[in-house]
Amino acid sequence: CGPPSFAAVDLGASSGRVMVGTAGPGVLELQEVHRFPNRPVRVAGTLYWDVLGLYRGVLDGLRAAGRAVPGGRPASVGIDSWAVDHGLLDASGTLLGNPVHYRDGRTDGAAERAAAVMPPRELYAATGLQHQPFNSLHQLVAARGTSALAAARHLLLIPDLMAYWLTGEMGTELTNASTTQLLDPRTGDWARPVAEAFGVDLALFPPLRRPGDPAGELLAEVLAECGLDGPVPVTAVGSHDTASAVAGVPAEGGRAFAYVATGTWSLAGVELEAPVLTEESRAANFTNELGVDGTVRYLRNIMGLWLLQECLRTWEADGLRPELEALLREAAKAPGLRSVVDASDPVFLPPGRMPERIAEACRRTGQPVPRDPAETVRCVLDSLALAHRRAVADAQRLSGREVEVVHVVGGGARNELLCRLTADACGLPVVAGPAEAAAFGNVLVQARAAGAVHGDLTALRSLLRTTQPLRHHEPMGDRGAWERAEAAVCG
Ligand code: ADP
Ligand code: LRH
Repeated sequence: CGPPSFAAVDLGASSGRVMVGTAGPGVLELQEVHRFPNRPVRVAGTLYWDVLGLYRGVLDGLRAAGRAVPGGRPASVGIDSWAVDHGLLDASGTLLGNPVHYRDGRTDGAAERAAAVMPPRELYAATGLQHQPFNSLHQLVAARGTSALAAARHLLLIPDLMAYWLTGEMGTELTNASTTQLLDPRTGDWARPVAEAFGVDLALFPPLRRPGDPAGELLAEVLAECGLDGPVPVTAVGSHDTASAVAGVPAEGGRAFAYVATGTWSLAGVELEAPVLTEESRAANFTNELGVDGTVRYLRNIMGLWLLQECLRTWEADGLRPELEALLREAAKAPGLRSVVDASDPVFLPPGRMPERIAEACRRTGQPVPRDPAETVRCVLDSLALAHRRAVADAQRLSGREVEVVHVVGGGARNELLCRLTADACGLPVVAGPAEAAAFGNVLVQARAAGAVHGDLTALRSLLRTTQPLRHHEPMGDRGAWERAEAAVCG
Protein backbone atom coordinates (compact mmCIF):
# COMPACT_ATOMS: atom_id res chain seq x y z
CA CYS A 1 0.00 0.00 0.00
CA GLY A 2 1.02 3.61 -0.65
CA PRO A 3 1.62 6.41 1.87
CA PRO A 4 -1.25 7.12 4.28
CA SER A 5 -3.90 9.82 3.78
CA PHE A 6 -5.08 12.25 6.44
CA ALA A 7 -8.15 14.48 6.68
CA ALA A 8 -7.42 18.14 7.41
CA VAL A 9 -10.35 20.27 8.55
CA ASP A 10 -9.45 23.94 8.01
CA LEU A 11 -12.09 26.48 9.01
CA GLY A 12 -11.33 29.96 7.71
CA ALA A 13 -13.39 33.05 8.35
CA SER A 14 -14.57 33.05 4.73
CA SER A 15 -14.88 29.32 4.07
CA GLY A 16 -14.40 25.94 5.68
CA ARG A 17 -12.77 23.07 3.83
CA VAL A 18 -11.91 19.47 4.36
CA MET A 19 -8.83 18.33 2.49
CA VAL A 20 -7.29 14.91 2.09
CA GLY A 21 -3.51 14.98 2.33
CA THR A 22 -1.29 12.07 1.43
CA ALA A 23 2.20 12.17 2.88
CA GLY A 24 5.27 9.98 2.97
CA PRO A 25 8.97 10.25 2.15
CA GLY A 26 9.18 12.40 -1.00
CA VAL A 27 5.36 12.46 -1.33
CA LEU A 28 2.94 15.24 -0.40
CA GLU A 29 -0.40 15.66 -2.14
CA LEU A 30 -3.48 17.60 -1.14
CA GLN A 31 -6.98 17.23 -2.52
CA GLU A 32 -9.96 19.37 -1.60
CA VAL A 33 -12.91 17.08 -0.93
CA HIS A 34 -15.40 19.59 0.48
CA ARG A 35 -15.67 23.37 0.77
CA PHE A 36 -18.51 25.29 2.35
CA PRO A 37 -19.13 28.99 2.98
CA ASN A 38 -18.69 30.37 6.46
CA ARG A 39 -21.52 32.89 6.80
CA PRO A 40 -21.94 34.59 10.16
CA VAL A 41 -25.46 35.43 11.32
CA ARG A 42 -26.67 38.54 13.12
CA VAL A 43 -29.44 37.81 15.63
CA ALA A 44 -30.97 40.49 17.85
CA GLY A 45 -27.98 42.74 17.35
CA THR A 46 -25.26 40.16 18.02
CA LEU A 47 -23.04 38.66 15.32
CA TYR A 48 -22.62 34.89 15.76
CA TRP A 49 -20.79 32.09 13.99
CA ASP A 50 -23.16 29.51 12.56
CA VAL A 51 -21.32 26.83 14.51
CA LEU A 52 -23.75 24.00 13.81
CA GLY A 53 -23.68 24.80 10.09
CA LEU A 54 -19.88 24.62 10.25
CA TYR A 55 -20.03 21.30 12.11
CA ARG A 56 -22.37 19.96 9.44
CA GLY A 57 -19.76 21.04 6.87
CA VAL A 58 -17.12 19.11 8.83
CA LEU A 59 -19.28 15.96 8.87
CA ASP A 60 -20.02 16.27 5.14
CA GLY A 61 -16.31 16.75 4.55
CA LEU A 62 -15.33 13.69 6.57
CA ARG A 63 -17.87 11.64 4.60
CA ALA A 64 -16.29 12.92 1.36
CA ALA A 65 -12.82 12.20 2.77
CA GLY A 66 -13.82 8.59 3.47
CA ARG A 67 -14.86 8.22 -0.16
CA ALA A 68 -11.63 9.82 -1.41
CA VAL A 69 -9.02 7.82 0.52
CA PRO A 70 -7.87 4.31 -0.32
CA GLY A 71 -9.35 1.88 2.20
CA GLY A 72 -12.26 4.24 2.93
CA ARG A 73 -10.96 5.89 6.08
CA PRO A 74 -8.34 8.55 6.79
CA ALA A 75 -5.38 7.58 8.98
CA SER A 76 -6.36 10.47 11.26
CA VAL A 77 -8.19 13.80 11.38
CA GLY A 78 -6.75 17.21 12.35
CA ILE A 79 -8.70 20.43 12.90
CA ASP A 80 -7.65 24.06 12.68
CA SER A 81 -9.64 27.29 12.58
CA TRP A 82 -9.46 31.00 13.21
CA ALA A 83 -8.33 32.02 16.69
CA VAL A 84 -9.71 33.66 19.87
CA ASP A 85 -13.39 32.61 19.62
CA HIS A 86 -14.92 29.91 21.77
CA GLY A 87 -18.00 28.14 23.00
CA LEU A 88 -19.09 27.96 26.63
CA LEU A 89 -20.46 24.61 27.83
CA ASP A 90 -22.30 23.60 30.98
CA ALA A 91 -21.33 20.74 33.30
CA SER A 92 -23.03 18.19 31.03
CA GLY A 93 -21.07 19.40 27.99
CA THR A 94 -24.00 21.21 26.39
CA LEU A 95 -23.19 24.36 24.42
CA LEU A 96 -24.54 27.46 26.16
CA GLY A 97 -25.44 29.58 23.16
CA ASN A 98 -23.81 30.26 19.83
CA PRO A 99 -20.18 31.38 19.83
CA VAL A 100 -20.01 35.13 19.26
CA HIS A 101 -18.01 36.40 16.25
CA TYR A 102 -14.82 38.33 16.99
CA ARG A 103 -16.16 41.16 14.81
CA ASP A 104 -19.16 41.64 17.10
CA GLY A 105 -19.32 44.94 18.93
CA ARG A 106 -19.66 43.37 22.38
CA THR A 107 -15.95 43.97 23.03
CA ASP A 108 -16.24 47.73 22.43
CA GLY A 109 -14.74 49.33 25.52
CA ALA A 110 -13.49 46.01 26.95
CA ALA A 111 -9.84 46.92 26.32
CA GLU A 112 -10.25 50.09 28.40
CA ARG A 113 -11.89 48.09 31.20
CA ALA A 114 -9.05 45.54 30.98
CA ALA A 115 -6.45 48.31 31.17
CA ALA A 116 -8.01 49.45 34.46
CA VAL A 117 -7.44 45.93 35.87
CA MET A 118 -3.87 45.52 34.62
CA PRO A 119 -1.73 48.10 32.86
CA PRO A 120 -1.21 47.11 29.18
CA ARG A 121 2.59 47.08 29.71
CA GLU A 122 2.25 44.47 32.44
CA LEU A 123 -0.23 42.41 30.43
CA TYR A 124 2.10 42.43 27.41
CA ALA A 125 5.13 41.48 29.50
CA ALA A 126 3.15 38.49 30.83
CA THR A 127 1.42 37.29 27.65
CA GLY A 128 3.24 38.91 24.70
CA LEU A 129 -0.07 39.38 22.93
CA GLN A 130 -0.79 42.38 20.76
CA HIS A 131 -3.71 44.59 21.54
CA GLN A 132 -6.75 43.42 19.59
CA PRO A 133 -10.24 44.39 20.73
CA PHE A 134 -11.34 40.78 20.28
CA ASN A 135 -8.67 38.85 22.20
CA SER A 136 -10.40 36.10 24.18
CA LEU A 137 -9.53 37.91 27.40
CA HIS A 138 -11.43 40.98 26.23
CA GLN A 139 -14.34 38.77 25.20
CA LEU A 140 -14.41 37.28 28.70
CA VAL A 141 -14.28 40.76 30.23
CA ALA A 142 -17.23 41.71 27.98
CA ALA A 143 -19.14 38.56 28.94
CA ARG A 144 -18.81 39.16 32.69
CA GLY A 145 -22.17 39.01 34.40
CA THR A 146 -23.89 37.09 31.62
CA SER A 147 -25.86 34.00 32.55
CA ALA A 148 -23.92 31.92 30.01
CA LEU A 149 -20.56 32.70 31.62
CA ALA A 150 -22.01 32.12 35.10
CA ALA A 151 -23.34 28.69 34.06
CA ALA A 152 -20.22 27.72 32.09
CA ARG A 153 -18.07 24.86 33.34
CA HIS A 154 -15.97 24.49 30.18
CA LEU A 155 -14.60 26.89 27.59
CA LEU A 156 -13.58 25.37 24.27
CA LEU A 157 -11.84 27.27 21.48
CA ILE A 158 -13.53 26.64 18.10
CA PRO A 159 -11.30 23.78 16.84
CA ASP A 160 -11.38 22.20 20.31
CA LEU A 161 -15.19 22.45 20.26
CA MET A 162 -15.31 20.66 16.89
CA ALA A 163 -12.90 18.01 18.22
CA TYR A 164 -15.11 17.57 21.31
CA TRP A 165 -18.22 17.00 19.21
CA LEU A 166 -16.33 14.52 17.05
CA THR A 167 -14.65 12.59 19.87
CA GLY A 168 -16.35 13.37 23.18
CA GLU A 169 -12.94 14.44 24.56
CA MET A 170 -12.03 17.92 25.70
CA GLY A 171 -8.64 19.57 25.39
CA THR A 172 -7.10 22.99 24.79
CA GLU A 173 -4.62 23.03 21.96
CA LEU A 174 -1.59 25.15 22.76
CA THR A 175 -1.08 27.30 19.63
CA ASN A 176 -4.65 28.53 19.77
CA ALA A 177 -4.52 28.91 23.57
CA SER A 178 -1.69 31.37 22.93
CA THR A 179 -4.20 33.75 21.30
CA THR A 180 -6.36 34.03 24.43
CA GLN A 181 -4.07 36.54 26.19
CA LEU A 182 -4.09 34.15 29.12
CA LEU A 183 -0.96 32.17 28.23
CA ASP A 184 2.68 32.87 29.02
CA PRO A 185 4.60 32.44 25.75
CA ARG A 186 7.87 31.85 27.62
CA THR A 187 6.63 28.78 29.45
CA GLY A 188 3.79 27.60 27.21
CA ASP A 189 1.65 27.43 30.35
CA TRP A 190 -1.19 29.58 31.62
CA ALA A 191 -0.32 33.07 32.82
CA ARG A 192 -1.92 32.44 36.21
CA PRO A 193 -1.40 35.92 37.70
CA VAL A 194 -3.18 37.41 34.65
CA ALA A 195 -6.11 35.02 34.99
CA GLU A 196 -6.31 35.78 38.71
CA ALA A 197 -6.24 39.53 38.18
CA PHE A 198 -9.12 39.29 35.69
CA GLY A 199 -11.08 36.74 37.70
CA VAL A 200 -10.89 34.20 34.86
CA ASP A 201 -11.33 30.66 36.15
CA LEU A 202 -8.64 28.64 34.35
CA ALA A 203 -10.50 25.46 35.32
CA LEU A 204 -12.86 26.35 32.45
CA PHE A 205 -10.08 25.34 30.06
CA PRO A 206 -9.52 21.61 29.68
CA PRO A 207 -5.87 20.43 29.84
CA LEU A 208 -3.42 21.80 27.31
CA ARG A 209 -2.33 19.60 24.42
CA ARG A 210 0.38 20.15 21.85
CA PRO A 211 0.45 19.72 18.07
CA GLY A 212 1.03 16.03 17.45
CA ASP A 213 -0.67 14.87 20.66
CA PRO A 214 -3.51 12.33 20.36
CA ALA A 215 -6.93 13.98 20.74
CA GLY A 216 -9.32 11.02 20.87
CA GLU A 217 -11.15 8.96 18.26
CA LEU A 218 -14.25 9.67 16.20
CA LEU A 219 -17.34 8.65 18.18
CA ALA A 220 -19.43 5.73 16.90
CA GLU A 221 -22.27 8.11 16.02
CA VAL A 222 -19.87 10.27 13.97
CA LEU A 223 -18.46 7.23 12.16
CA ALA A 224 -22.00 6.13 11.32
CA GLU A 225 -23.03 9.63 10.19
CA CYS A 226 -19.97 9.90 7.95
CA GLY A 227 -20.13 6.32 6.65
CA LEU A 228 -16.66 5.54 8.03
CA ASP A 229 -15.32 2.35 9.58
CA GLY A 230 -13.45 3.00 12.83
CA PRO A 231 -11.26 3.51 14.54
CA VAL A 232 -10.32 6.95 13.21
CA PRO A 233 -8.03 8.88 15.56
CA VAL A 234 -8.04 12.67 15.87
CA THR A 235 -4.61 14.27 16.22
CA ALA A 236 -3.98 17.73 17.66
CA VAL A 237 -2.37 19.95 15.02
CA GLY A 238 -1.48 23.64 15.14
CA SER A 239 -5.19 24.26 15.70
CA HIS A 240 -4.79 28.00 15.21
CA ASP A 241 -5.02 28.22 11.41
CA THR A 242 -2.14 30.70 11.33
CA ALA A 243 0.08 28.24 13.27
CA SER A 244 -0.71 25.57 10.68
CA ALA A 245 -0.17 28.07 7.84
CA VAL A 246 3.25 29.05 9.18
CA ALA A 247 4.17 25.37 9.55
CA GLY A 248 3.07 25.12 5.89
CA VAL A 249 5.51 27.81 4.67
CA PRO A 250 7.83 26.17 2.12
CA ALA A 251 10.95 27.86 3.53
CA GLU A 252 14.41 26.70 2.68
CA GLY A 253 16.62 25.66 5.62
CA GLY A 254 19.35 28.24 6.17
CA ARG A 255 17.55 31.03 4.29
CA ALA A 256 16.08 33.51 6.79
CA PHE A 257 12.47 34.23 5.87
CA ALA A 258 9.49 36.36 6.74
CA TYR A 259 5.97 35.12 6.04
CA VAL A 260 2.70 36.75 5.12
CA ALA A 261 -0.19 34.36 5.71
CA THR A 262 -2.86 36.16 3.77
CA GLY A 263 -6.53 35.23 3.68
CA THR A 264 -9.28 37.08 5.51
CA TRP A 265 -6.38 38.48 7.61
CA SER A 266 -2.78 39.11 6.66
CA LEU A 267 -0.50 37.82 9.39
CA ALA A 268 2.98 39.09 8.67
CA GLY A 269 6.13 38.42 10.66
CA VAL A 270 8.97 36.04 11.43
CA GLU A 271 9.41 32.76 13.26
CA LEU A 272 11.49 32.94 16.44
CA GLU A 273 12.73 30.60 19.17
CA ALA A 274 11.73 32.98 22.00
CA PRO A 275 9.19 35.78 22.43
CA VAL A 276 10.03 39.48 22.19
CA LEU A 277 8.34 41.16 25.15
CA THR A 278 9.89 44.61 24.99
CA GLU A 279 7.97 47.83 25.39
CA GLU A 280 9.01 48.77 21.84
CA SER A 281 7.42 45.58 20.56
CA ARG A 282 4.20 46.33 22.42
CA ALA A 283 4.11 49.86 21.02
CA ALA A 284 4.49 48.40 17.51
CA ASN A 285 1.56 46.06 18.26
CA PHE A 286 3.46 42.88 17.51
CA THR A 287 2.22 39.61 18.91
CA ASN A 288 3.99 36.51 20.19
CA GLU A 289 1.76 33.56 19.35
CA LEU A 290 3.02 30.02 19.75
CA GLY A 291 3.74 27.85 16.73
CA VAL A 292 4.38 24.21 16.00
CA ASP A 293 7.46 22.65 17.67
CA GLY A 294 7.88 25.32 20.34
CA THR A 295 8.34 28.17 17.86
CA VAL A 296 7.08 31.70 18.37
CA ARG A 297 5.07 33.42 15.63
CA TYR A 298 6.17 37.00 15.97
CA LEU A 299 3.77 38.91 13.78
CA ARG A 300 1.33 41.72 13.24
CA ASN A 301 -2.35 41.34 12.33
CA ILE A 302 -3.22 43.30 9.20
CA MET A 303 -6.83 43.66 8.07
CA GLY A 304 -6.10 41.45 5.01
CA LEU A 305 -8.36 40.44 2.15
CA TRP A 306 -11.33 41.10 4.40
CA LEU A 307 -11.16 44.60 2.91
CA LEU A 308 -11.69 43.12 -0.54
CA GLN A 309 -14.24 40.49 0.60
CA GLU A 310 -16.33 43.20 2.21
CA CYS A 311 -16.10 45.47 -0.88
CA LEU A 312 -17.32 42.56 -3.04
CA ARG A 313 -20.18 41.90 -0.62
CA THR A 314 -21.24 45.56 -0.77
CA TRP A 315 -21.10 45.69 -4.57
CA GLU A 316 -23.03 42.43 -4.77
CA ALA A 317 -25.73 43.87 -2.49
CA ASP A 318 -25.85 46.93 -4.76
CA GLY A 319 -26.51 44.68 -7.74
CA LEU A 320 -23.13 45.29 -9.41
CA ARG A 321 -22.35 41.56 -9.84
CA PRO A 322 -18.60 41.94 -9.18
CA GLU A 323 -16.28 39.29 -10.60
CA LEU A 324 -13.00 38.93 -8.68
CA GLU A 325 -10.71 37.93 -11.53
CA ALA A 326 -11.97 40.70 -13.85
CA LEU A 327 -11.65 43.28 -11.07
CA LEU A 328 -8.09 42.16 -10.36
CA ARG A 329 -7.21 42.50 -14.04
CA GLU A 330 -8.64 46.03 -14.05
CA ALA A 331 -6.90 46.88 -10.78
CA ALA A 332 -3.56 45.81 -12.28
CA LYS A 333 -4.05 48.47 -14.97
CA ALA A 334 -5.23 51.20 -12.55
CA PRO A 335 -2.68 53.80 -11.41
CA GLY A 336 -0.57 52.43 -8.55
CA LEU A 337 -0.24 54.10 -5.12
CA ARG A 338 -2.76 56.77 -6.04
CA SER A 339 -4.15 56.51 -2.51
CA VAL A 340 -3.45 54.15 0.40
CA VAL A 341 -5.18 53.48 3.70
CA ASP A 342 -3.86 52.09 6.98
CA ALA A 343 -4.74 48.39 6.73
CA SER A 344 -4.35 47.97 10.50
CA ASP A 345 -6.94 50.64 11.32
CA PRO A 346 -9.71 49.16 13.53
CA VAL A 347 -12.20 51.30 11.60
CA PHE A 348 -12.19 48.48 9.01
CA LEU A 349 -12.88 45.69 11.53
CA PRO A 350 -16.70 45.47 11.61
CA PRO A 351 -18.76 44.26 8.65
CA GLY A 352 -20.60 46.75 6.44
CA ARG A 353 -20.17 49.05 3.43
CA MET A 354 -16.38 48.84 2.99
CA PRO A 355 -16.00 50.95 -0.19
CA GLU A 356 -17.46 53.94 1.65
CA ARG A 357 -15.13 53.43 4.62
CA ILE A 358 -12.14 53.24 2.29
CA ALA A 359 -13.25 56.39 0.46
CA GLU A 360 -13.70 58.18 3.78
CA ALA A 361 -10.19 57.14 4.95
CA CYS A 362 -8.73 58.54 1.70
CA ARG A 363 -10.67 61.78 2.13
CA ARG A 364 -9.59 62.08 5.77
CA THR A 365 -5.91 61.77 4.81
CA GLY A 366 -6.17 64.22 1.91
CA GLN A 367 -5.72 61.59 -0.82
CA PRO A 368 -7.75 61.10 -3.99
CA VAL A 369 -10.87 59.01 -3.49
CA PRO A 370 -11.04 55.86 -5.70
CA ARG A 371 -13.37 56.59 -8.62
CA ASP A 372 -14.61 53.08 -9.39
CA PRO A 373 -14.42 49.48 -8.11
CA ALA A 374 -11.13 48.79 -9.96
CA GLU A 375 -9.46 51.78 -8.28
CA THR A 376 -10.90 50.73 -4.92
CA VAL A 377 -9.43 47.24 -5.38
CA ARG A 378 -6.09 48.78 -6.36
CA CYS A 379 -6.20 50.97 -3.25
CA VAL A 380 -6.86 47.88 -1.11
CA LEU A 381 -4.01 45.87 -2.65
CA ASP A 382 -1.53 48.76 -2.53
CA SER A 383 -2.51 49.34 1.10
CA LEU A 384 -2.07 45.67 1.97
CA ALA A 385 1.34 45.53 0.26
CA LEU A 386 2.35 48.64 2.18
CA ALA A 387 1.20 47.10 5.46
CA HIS A 388 3.14 43.92 4.61
CA ARG A 389 6.24 46.06 3.99
CA ARG A 390 5.89 47.81 7.36
CA ALA A 391 5.29 44.56 9.24
CA VAL A 392 8.23 42.76 7.62
CA ALA A 393 10.53 45.72 8.32
CA ASP A 394 9.28 46.11 11.92
CA ALA A 395 9.54 42.38 12.62
CA GLN A 396 13.19 42.44 11.55
CA ARG A 397 14.00 45.57 13.51
CA LEU A 398 12.26 44.43 16.69
CA SER A 399 13.54 40.85 16.66
CA GLY A 400 17.01 41.49 15.25
CA ARG A 401 16.35 38.79 12.64
CA GLU A 402 17.20 39.89 9.11
CA VAL A 403 15.38 38.10 6.30
CA GLU A 404 16.27 37.34 2.69
CA VAL A 405 12.88 36.32 1.33
CA VAL A 406 9.17 36.77 2.02
CA HIS A 407 6.85 33.76 1.72
CA VAL A 408 3.25 34.59 0.87
CA VAL A 409 0.86 31.75 1.71
CA GLY A 410 -2.94 31.43 2.05
CA GLY A 411 -5.70 32.38 -0.41
CA GLY A 412 -3.93 35.67 -1.19
CA ALA A 413 -1.04 33.69 -2.73
CA ARG A 414 -3.45 33.17 -5.66
CA ASN A 415 -3.61 36.93 -6.13
CA GLU A 416 -0.63 37.62 -8.42
CA LEU A 417 -1.01 41.37 -8.22
CA LEU A 418 -0.91 41.32 -4.41
CA CYS A 419 2.19 39.09 -4.42
CA ARG A 420 3.95 41.28 -6.98
CA LEU A 421 3.10 44.47 -5.04
CA THR A 422 4.30 42.83 -1.82
CA ALA A 423 7.67 42.02 -3.44
CA ASP A 424 7.96 45.61 -4.75
CA ALA A 425 6.92 47.15 -1.43
CA CYS A 426 9.20 44.97 0.72
CA GLY A 427 12.10 45.21 -1.75
CA LEU A 428 12.56 41.48 -1.26
CA PRO A 429 11.89 38.40 -3.38
CA VAL A 430 8.49 36.85 -2.74
CA VAL A 431 7.80 33.14 -3.00
CA ALA A 432 4.04 32.67 -3.41
CA GLY A 433 2.23 29.51 -2.38
CA PRO A 434 0.82 27.25 -1.29
CA ALA A 435 -2.62 28.84 -1.09
CA GLU A 436 -3.71 26.04 1.24
CA ALA A 437 -0.72 26.33 3.59
CA ALA A 438 -2.87 25.82 6.70
CA ALA A 439 -4.18 22.50 5.39
CA PHE A 440 -0.63 21.46 4.46
CA GLY A 441 0.67 22.37 7.93
CA ASN A 442 -2.24 20.46 9.43
CA VAL A 443 -1.53 17.35 7.31
CA LEU A 444 2.24 17.44 7.93
CA VAL A 445 1.83 17.49 11.71
CA GLN A 446 -0.58 14.56 11.52
CA ALA A 447 1.69 12.67 9.15
CA ARG A 448 4.68 13.12 11.45
CA ALA A 449 2.68 12.02 14.50
CA ALA A 450 1.68 8.89 12.57
CA GLY A 451 5.29 8.20 11.60
CA ALA A 452 4.63 8.70 7.88
CA VAL A 453 7.16 11.55 7.63
CA HIS A 454 10.02 12.46 9.92
CA GLY A 455 12.07 15.41 11.06
CA ASP A 456 11.83 18.94 12.26
CA LEU A 457 9.98 21.87 10.67
CA THR A 458 12.84 22.38 8.21
CA ALA A 459 12.42 18.81 6.98
CA LEU A 460 8.64 19.16 6.71
CA ARG A 461 9.03 22.42 4.80
CA SER A 462 11.56 20.89 2.48
CA LEU A 463 8.96 18.26 1.53
CA LEU A 464 6.57 21.11 0.69
CA ARG A 465 9.16 22.96 -1.32
CA THR A 466 10.08 19.98 -3.41
CA THR A 467 6.53 18.85 -4.12
CA GLN A 468 4.41 22.00 -4.50
CA PRO A 469 4.30 24.52 -7.37
CA LEU A 470 5.47 27.95 -6.18
CA ARG A 471 5.64 31.30 -7.96
CA HIS A 472 8.60 33.64 -7.60
CA HIS A 473 8.42 37.45 -7.78
CA GLU A 474 11.51 39.64 -7.79
CA PRO A 475 11.10 43.19 -6.45
CA MET A 476 10.80 45.85 -9.10
CA GLY A 477 9.76 49.48 -9.47
CA ASP A 478 10.42 52.66 -7.61
CA ARG A 479 11.31 52.06 -3.93
CA GLY A 480 10.90 55.78 -3.24
CA ALA A 481 7.21 55.58 -4.16
CA TRP A 482 6.61 53.07 -1.34
CA GLU A 483 8.54 55.24 1.09
CA ARG A 484 6.38 58.23 0.18
CA ALA A 485 3.21 56.13 0.51
CA GLU A 486 4.38 54.95 3.92
CA ALA A 487 4.87 58.54 4.98
CA ALA A 488 1.32 59.33 3.77
CA VAL A 489 -0.12 56.58 5.98
CA CYS A 490 2.16 56.86 9.02
CA GLY A 491 2.62 60.61 9.00
P1 ADP B 1 -9.74 32.29 5.07
O1 ADP B 1 -9.01 31.01 5.37
O2 ADP B 1 -9.43 33.39 6.02
O3 ADP B 1 -11.20 32.09 4.88
P2 ADP B 1 -8.40 32.08 2.48
O4 ADP B 1 -6.99 31.76 2.86
O5 ADP B 1 -9.26 30.98 1.97
O6 ADP B 1 -9.16 32.84 3.67
O7 ADP B 1 -8.35 33.24 1.42
C1 ADP B 1 -9.53 33.75 0.85
C2 ADP B 1 -9.17 34.90 -0.05
O8 ADP B 1 -8.25 34.47 -1.06
C3 ADP B 1 -10.35 35.42 -0.83
O9 ADP B 1 -11.04 36.39 -0.06
C4 ADP B 1 -9.71 36.01 -2.08
O10 ADP B 1 -9.40 37.38 -1.88
C5 ADP B 1 -8.42 35.23 -2.23
N1 ADP B 1 -8.51 34.32 -3.38
C6 ADP B 1 -9.01 33.08 -3.41
N2 ADP B 1 -8.95 32.58 -4.66
C7 ADP B 1 -8.41 33.54 -5.45
C8 ADP B 1 -8.09 33.63 -6.85
N3 ADP B 1 -8.32 32.63 -7.68
N4 ADP B 1 -7.52 34.78 -7.28
C9 ADP B 1 -7.27 35.80 -6.44
N5 ADP B 1 -7.56 35.77 -5.13
C10 ADP B 1 -8.11 34.65 -4.63
C1 LRH C 1 -6.76 34.12 10.84
C2 LRH C 1 -6.87 34.34 12.32
C3 LRH C 1 -5.82 35.28 12.86
C4 LRH C 1 -6.50 35.80 14.08
C5 LRH C 1 -7.89 36.03 13.55
C6 LRH C 1 -8.97 36.11 14.57
O1 LRH C 1 -7.75 33.25 10.37
O2 LRH C 1 -6.81 33.11 13.00
O3 LRH C 1 -4.57 34.68 13.12
O4 LRH C 1 -5.89 36.87 14.70
O5 LRH C 1 -8.12 34.95 12.63
